[in-house]
Amino acid sequence: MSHQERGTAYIALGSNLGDRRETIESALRALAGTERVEVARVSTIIETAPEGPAPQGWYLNAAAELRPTCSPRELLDVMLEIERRHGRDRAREVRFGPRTLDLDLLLYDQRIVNEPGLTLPHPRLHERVFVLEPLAEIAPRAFHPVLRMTMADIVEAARASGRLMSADRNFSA
Ligand code: PH2
Ligand code: MG
Ligand code: MG
Repeated sequence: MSHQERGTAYIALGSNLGDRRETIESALRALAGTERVEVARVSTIIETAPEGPAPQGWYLNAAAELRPTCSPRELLDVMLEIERRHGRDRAREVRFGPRTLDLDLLLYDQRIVNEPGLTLPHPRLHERVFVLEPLAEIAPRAFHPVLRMTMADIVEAARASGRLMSADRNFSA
């Protein structure tokens, strides 16, 4: 990608340890402060029941639209570094267990990538209410290049089949 060209990427943010709200806001500030990344849009922050191994506390979740000038892999590296700076220690944690900060790359333009450590679109994007609901809020027309559906259609289909309940509560108010 040439250095002037900006992609459009969507990420999910999650936290269920420590000062969750401050962590998510601090992560967004860190992304916005990164030279090759613009934060274009941020969803409502919602509080959601934990999915995964119990016991763990409730999460705050949000989604953001980024306009990066770097590759998906470079963006992922920026995200992993921000996770580390917010106390994330992947060597010591349980899969799907509690974490101070989780940043997941969901979509990057219409790219389909299957590489070690980087799958696009994110493989669990369409089955997680805590990802789908904030994402559909900021990007209802964003297109999933594998399912070939918009985010609004994915949310609607999941709701109609009873798989998707509404998020537990809005934490931004
Ligand atoms: N993240 C997980 C595991 N479980 N549950 C909720 N509600 N929100 C999350 O962000 C989340 C989760 C692992 O990344
Ligand atoms: Mg995650
Ligand atoms: Mg993650």
